[in-house]
Amino acid sequence: MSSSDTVKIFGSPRSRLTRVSWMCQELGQAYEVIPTKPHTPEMRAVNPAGKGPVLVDGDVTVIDSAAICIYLADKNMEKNMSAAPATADRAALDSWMHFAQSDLEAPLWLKMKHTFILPDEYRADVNAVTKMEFKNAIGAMDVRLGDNQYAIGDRFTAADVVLGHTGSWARSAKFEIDSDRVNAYLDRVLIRDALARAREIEKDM
Ligand SMILES: N[C@@H](CCC(=O)N[C@@H](CS)C(=O)NCC(=O)O)C(=O)O
Repeated sequence: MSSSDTVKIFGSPRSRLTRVSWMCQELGQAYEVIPTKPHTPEMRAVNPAGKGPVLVDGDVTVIDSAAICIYLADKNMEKNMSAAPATADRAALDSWMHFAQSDLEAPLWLKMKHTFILPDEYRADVNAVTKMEFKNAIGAMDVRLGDNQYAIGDRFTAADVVLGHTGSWARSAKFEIDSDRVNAYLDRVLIRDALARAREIEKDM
């Protein structure tokens, strides 16, 4: 395997791609955003499903924002945003990454698809189910966070990037976050300079 100094990120700026650029900013990892629309030949060349973001690092291609964030954290292990395999911290980190996508993000994505993305004939009213599922996810997150500053304790990791980005998406989509603890956590995570730098680069792309 050969990796490169500057990784390439294919996909739509100001989307899930920002998880990856935020991660790079946190790590001091050089990166280049290559704006690529879904389902174009250029996107399918790096992901057969035609979806972004996709990371290309030399001869390594990684699909899916959560997998990319973990890959980057592992590649830059000395930055302490990952955890060694088969440890309690790694289990917690991986668990949060799956929770972020399967539980927290899923209702947001379902609502977005049925509001903006799917052709009219497939759209349904998913308000009630997405509201209920999101509320349940926030309830679980509240309990799981406990007194932790960050997802896996007192250090900021890849899990906080994916959870934080998803929380920001929820806020802008006006999903209610009915937990002071989760809101305080999101405020703490979303104020980071690395996120502001990533967003600044993508704002006019
Ligand atoms: N689980 C994937 C989801 C990928 C995804 O759905 N990406 C969106 C852009 S943020 C996309 O390409 N959508 C086009 C489509 O669903 O057809 C990830 O986190 O990377």
